Amino acid sequence: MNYKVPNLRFTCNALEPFLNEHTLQYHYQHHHQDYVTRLNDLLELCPTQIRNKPLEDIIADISVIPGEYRQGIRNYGGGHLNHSLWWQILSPPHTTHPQGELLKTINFAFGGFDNFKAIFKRIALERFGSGWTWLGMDHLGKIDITSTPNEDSPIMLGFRPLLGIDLWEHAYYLNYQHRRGDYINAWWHVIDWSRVSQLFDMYRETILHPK
Ligand code: MN3
Repeated sequence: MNYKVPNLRFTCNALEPFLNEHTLQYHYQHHHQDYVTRLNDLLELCPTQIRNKPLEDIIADISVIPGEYRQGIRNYGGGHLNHSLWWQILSPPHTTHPQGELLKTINFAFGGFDNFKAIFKRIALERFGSGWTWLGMDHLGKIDITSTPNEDSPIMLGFRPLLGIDLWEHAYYLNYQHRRGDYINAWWHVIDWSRVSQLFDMYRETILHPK
């Protein structure tokens, strides 16, 4: 399997003023591309039966990878999965919050949407160094907020990610310098809640009606 950076559904200046063009260009064209190139190079070195497995399965059980390539595939494979979701859940500002079942579920789990945002932000600010903060769904269909270091995927913790914020400095430093809190506040404006809801419905469906 030869992985590729997915197409962007918007131009790099489409999230202005919340995320500037420069930040998006470097993030998409260089950081994500670099993860994909390195992932493909490492997978080339692995046995065919590993290469043919879906990347999600490899990352969920990274112990299948030969020791010498394991950390690299964890980093670059996780990076590719995380960023592939990242580009999907961003969009030019058009909605400020989810609707329907997802909103009800968030309200129930966190005591309201504003409360959810406050808890999510606190956990994102507490992530020391590089990593991500996620809204994810566990194998019972329960949603929760989790955080992972570096490019570790929430899949490694048994969570399917619905939404995640990239907390590496490359995601915000050109735009916000050290002000991670300002970046988080701005990021809420460019979330594609309809896409997040689709993921929520899709994962819930696989739990309620497993094949
Ligand atoms: Mn990144």
